[in-house]
Amino acid sequence: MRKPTRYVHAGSEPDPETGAVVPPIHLSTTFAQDGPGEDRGFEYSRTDNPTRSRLEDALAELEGGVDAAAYASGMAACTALGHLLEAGDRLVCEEDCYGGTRRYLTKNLAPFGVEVEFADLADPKAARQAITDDTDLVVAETPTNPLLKIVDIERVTEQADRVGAVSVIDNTFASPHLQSPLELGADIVWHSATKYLGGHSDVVGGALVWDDESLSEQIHFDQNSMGPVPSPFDCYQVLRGLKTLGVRMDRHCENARAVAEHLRERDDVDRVLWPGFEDHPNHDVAADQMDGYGGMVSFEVPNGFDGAQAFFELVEVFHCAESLGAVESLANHPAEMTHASVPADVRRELGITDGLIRLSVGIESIDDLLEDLDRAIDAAGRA
Ligand code: P1T
Repeated sequence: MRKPTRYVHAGSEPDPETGAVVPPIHLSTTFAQDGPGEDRGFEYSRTDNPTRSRLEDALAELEGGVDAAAYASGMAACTALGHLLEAGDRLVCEEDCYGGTRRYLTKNLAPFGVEVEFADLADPKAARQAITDDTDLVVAETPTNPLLKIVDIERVTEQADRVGAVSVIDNTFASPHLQSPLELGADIVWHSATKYLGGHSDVVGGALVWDDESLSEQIHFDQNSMGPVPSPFDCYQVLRGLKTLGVRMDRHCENARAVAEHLRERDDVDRVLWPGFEDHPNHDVAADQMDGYGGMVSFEVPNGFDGAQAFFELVEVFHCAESLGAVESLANHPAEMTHASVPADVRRELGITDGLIRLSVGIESIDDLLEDLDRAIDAAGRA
């Protein structure tokens, strides 16, 4: 079946008992057994739950994997990745990543003796230098957060493969509608389901999906043993969101293109980051590995930090908020919000300037979005 059909039906087969086309949410924490050890497929909801199982099946299907594990948040999924490693192991992560990912890797994982290195994996030479024989895990978001660089998934996962490292692609920004990392060679796909998968800013969730059965035992063991699982209601919310993933993503892409092109026409906006521009440094890779350029656009307002303050005072349709990937448009100031935990000197080195604004372009009328941005950028220009 084609993607739009699968979005609607994956994990949503009618309830076998009643035929309900919206399967019930299984809130039960425990399941009666016919006798000790004689369960009917479920024992205890931390270990497995029918609603979570439906979500995991759906995500495995949509990402082209053999199995999936759902978590209470994207960061909970990230800690599950950390548990694939041992003290003395080495992890390489794309340097432009969600601030919370960098915080977990440096403040939580590294103290346990895992060596953590950040590198510009979008640059073939830097990636070659960073991914060495002693590398055990390679992690990259693509598009990256917040600079919207594109990492060549085929190239990086091949490099990881060559040194025997597990490769992980954070597919949060693209979603399975635009990009299939497992097909391009990744071992594991990681998601913050809080974003495009859920799509409505009403559920926090995460997931890992993989296509090598040998990973299933450890990942599900850790999921049960550590317990960072989502509630059945959360799983239902993500399943509900998935049904409209295709139509939402198409509209996000269309609106983001219009926003990027409009911003570029303004003389007072110097830097507009969107992988759909032909002169974006990784445009060819994006055109090759993605089926659309996504719903995210980053740009620099005039007058740096003061300009950003003025922008946020006037912007109205875009909410000033963390997060992304939902139907409503959001504007985020990475320096003060999503990437505030990244040290200021590292932010500067990476190019996360004080005037940088990251837009998650929603599905509203494009005219309202452009008028809103124009008003707020005019104010930034006067700051
Ligand atoms: O917020 P949570 O569901 O725990 O997911 C973490 C995460 C993982 N990966 C990427 C690419 C992300 O962007 C995030 C969360 N990001 C934001 C909250 C944000 O505004 O960028």
